[in-house]
Amino acid sequence: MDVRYPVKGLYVWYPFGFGIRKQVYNWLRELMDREHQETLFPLLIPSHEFMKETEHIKGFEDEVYWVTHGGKTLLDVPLALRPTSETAIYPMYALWIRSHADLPLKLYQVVNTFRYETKHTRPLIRLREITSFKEAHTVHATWEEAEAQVEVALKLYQEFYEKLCVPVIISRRPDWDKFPGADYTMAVDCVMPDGKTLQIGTVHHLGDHFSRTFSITFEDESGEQRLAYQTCYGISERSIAALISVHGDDKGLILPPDVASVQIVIIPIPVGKRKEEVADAAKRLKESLIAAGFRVRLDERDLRPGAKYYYWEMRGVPLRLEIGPRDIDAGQVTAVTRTNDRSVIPVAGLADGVRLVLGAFRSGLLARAEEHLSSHLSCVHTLDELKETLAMGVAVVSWCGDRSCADIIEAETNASLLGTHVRSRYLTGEECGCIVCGKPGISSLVGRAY
Ligand code: 5CA
Ligand code: ZN
Repeated sequence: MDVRYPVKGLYVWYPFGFGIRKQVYNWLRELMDREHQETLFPLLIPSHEFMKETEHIKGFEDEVYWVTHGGKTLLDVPLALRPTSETAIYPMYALWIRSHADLPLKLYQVVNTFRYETKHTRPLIRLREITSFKEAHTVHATWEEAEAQVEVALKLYQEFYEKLCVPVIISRRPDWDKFPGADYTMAVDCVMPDGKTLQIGTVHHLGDHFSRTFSITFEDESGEQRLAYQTCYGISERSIAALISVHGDDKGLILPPDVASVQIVIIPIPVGKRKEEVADAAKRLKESLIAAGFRVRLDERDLRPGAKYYYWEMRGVPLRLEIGPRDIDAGQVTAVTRTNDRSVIPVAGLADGVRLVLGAFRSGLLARAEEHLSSHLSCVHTLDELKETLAMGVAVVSWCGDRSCADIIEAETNASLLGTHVRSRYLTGEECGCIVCGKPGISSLVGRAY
């Protein structure tokens, strides 16, 4: 991002960064399209709709930007720039949904949203204009069906992050931290290199809070009018912050092949008289890799190979293929991954060879990320242990559910009780008594969050 845009919390996508966004969001759309339909609602929400649901207003009123004028004319009805789209979408749902045959309804959109964030703003992570807000809104006949949809959404998000090779922890946010207007909120977090967590997705069970307010009702099989139940779930460009932070190193980005906008860069190594021959061979490599379906760049710029290596390393390109006279004579190319694994691939089996190398590279990235998470996530049983662990990463403790015990945990550690019912593949440990009072407890995530 270019951070020099002269409005706080707004940043500009450079084309290369936007290329990564395109890959990541293509994948997100592909997942959503499996069982949702894509839609598009207006950015502006009339104040009387925005102000309908009390909890929702309370949660967002300090964060809303208002449009009050059209030119010099004061508007009759002030218009909110959507901070999220419940109050834009649900009045329309009330018109669209008539009978049980209209349910379930599952729509999503990818839009920009505006939040007047007062905490320290940062690119990709805490924006005042979220440029890439994917929000899904579903409607169901029963509370239980909505609950099942929450699980479906969590599965989709896990699959989404698998392709990004970002291991996640799922938990249920404590009640004081749930989405304004939700019955409960499930969160997807990752652990950043500094051991802090980043919330990279949330799934909310809205119960009938909004259907009551917006009169979203349907006629059931026996002809009776009933309230609908709803869920909503969102992911923003924080997903790209996670992608970049979890994998990158001191040389720059490291991108998993599935979401790299350039998967392979070809660097010709010209030597004296055979310059043309090398250039031709490099072009042929490019053609055949493109034909095999890879996203390829041939770097023909008039720069030294070393400068090109550096340039593409910084941009996280998974694989560099070098071709010089010696490679041509041997019928091969030299392959170097972004994590410096070197091999030679025979030109005769180029596409298969490249696929193998990229596959191994991807597994290596995932293994490294998983190792980072499991070494920064531990089960602890005493407050002293907890303090020690939090200096490094996040911890799972047993907590009885009483706010007073959570307050003690947070005061003693200067960290937050992030969630309960922790689900993670990277966690082992048995249930035990509350870390503060000893009463029966549930597994709860404690950490410092971005
Ligand atoms: N309407 C619901 C579901 S779409 C909603 O707005 N949920 S949310 O407030 O939790 O936002 C969804 C996700 O967007 C969060 O989990 C977080 O990952 C991301 N997000 C929230 N605020 C920001 C922000 N200011 N900048 C970047 N990403 C954000
Ligand atoms: Zn307790």
